[in-house]
Amino acid sequence: MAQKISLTRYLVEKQGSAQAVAPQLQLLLEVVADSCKSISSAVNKGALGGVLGTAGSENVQGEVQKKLDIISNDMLIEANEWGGTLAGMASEEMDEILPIPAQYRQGDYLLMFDPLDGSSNIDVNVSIGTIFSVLKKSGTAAVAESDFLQAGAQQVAAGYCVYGPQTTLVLTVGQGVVMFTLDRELGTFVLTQDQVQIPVDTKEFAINMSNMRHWDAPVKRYVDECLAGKEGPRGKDFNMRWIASMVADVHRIMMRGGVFMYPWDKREPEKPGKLRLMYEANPMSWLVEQAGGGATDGRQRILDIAPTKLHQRVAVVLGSKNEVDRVTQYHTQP
Ligand code: AHM
Ligand code: MG
Repeated sequence: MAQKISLTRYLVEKQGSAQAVAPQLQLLLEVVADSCKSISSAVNKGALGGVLGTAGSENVQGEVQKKLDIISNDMLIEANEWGGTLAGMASEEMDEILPIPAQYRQGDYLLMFDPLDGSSNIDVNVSIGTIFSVLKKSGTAAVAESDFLQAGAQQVAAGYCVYGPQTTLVLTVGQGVVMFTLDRELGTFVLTQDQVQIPVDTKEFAINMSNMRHWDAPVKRYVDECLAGKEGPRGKDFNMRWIASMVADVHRIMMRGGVFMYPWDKREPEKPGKLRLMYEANPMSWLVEQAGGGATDGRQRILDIAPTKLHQRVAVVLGSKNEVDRVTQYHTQP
């Protein structure tokens, strides 16, 4: 029987190769993976663990926080603050950055996360996940928000963990995308797919169609053409999926291709989009690019956007390369 390769072994075996992952980064990724195991276990307990329902508070975006949003946020902080690898953390669920408390050893890395993405799906037992992004801090000054405001292209690691029928951790350190499935009996993430590749073409799109009347013309044109099917300009029938958990929608695209869009729309015209750049769009965009896909805000590559705010929002078009190029072209050369 083929040997099981754990996340630890996978990272250790890279040591000594040209693709070596810095030991501090390796430790950090293992601790994040451990946090995901704890979150997975809390998610699995559901009503039996008293983790469902709202927490009675709001985050910086004015969104109602669910109990599991807070529990997952706390789990990530508690696991990562003492490891000696980080200078600070930032999260969708915290207004400000969290510098590593002075009593712990300080490191050079910065960790950002959406602790539980797809919050509206928690109570209805639909797949949800954790998204994370790792950057490196330069200089020795005390960590500040400005240290986090780096373009996505500067990320040194990114990943997500999807809590669905299986718990799957998907990771990149800039050498392609790898997937690990949680073996609950062993308590270990086991390598289940190396060098994930997203097909460049697809017949499947993901968008919240209920917002159609609020979209901009290029997005409307793209979706109209998909809906026209075989008889339309695309000459093929398209399928649609929308899980309302970015993690689950992106995971499907990783597995079989597709295009995911959360575009700007007229409901809140002053905001560039719904999703957050730093801890949702950037890590997902890097993963998708590392798997051969594309990721833009409709006009430019997401990873090139210079952030100005921690909780900055962005429009997102990502997935199969040829479809993302087409949607981007509809915006830039209408
Ligand atoms: P969250 O981080 O508060 O869960 O919000 C992000 C989620 C994404 O996972 C998903 O793609 C989107 O919001 C769904 O939004 P909508 O309910 O408007 O379809
Ligand atoms: Mg989210």
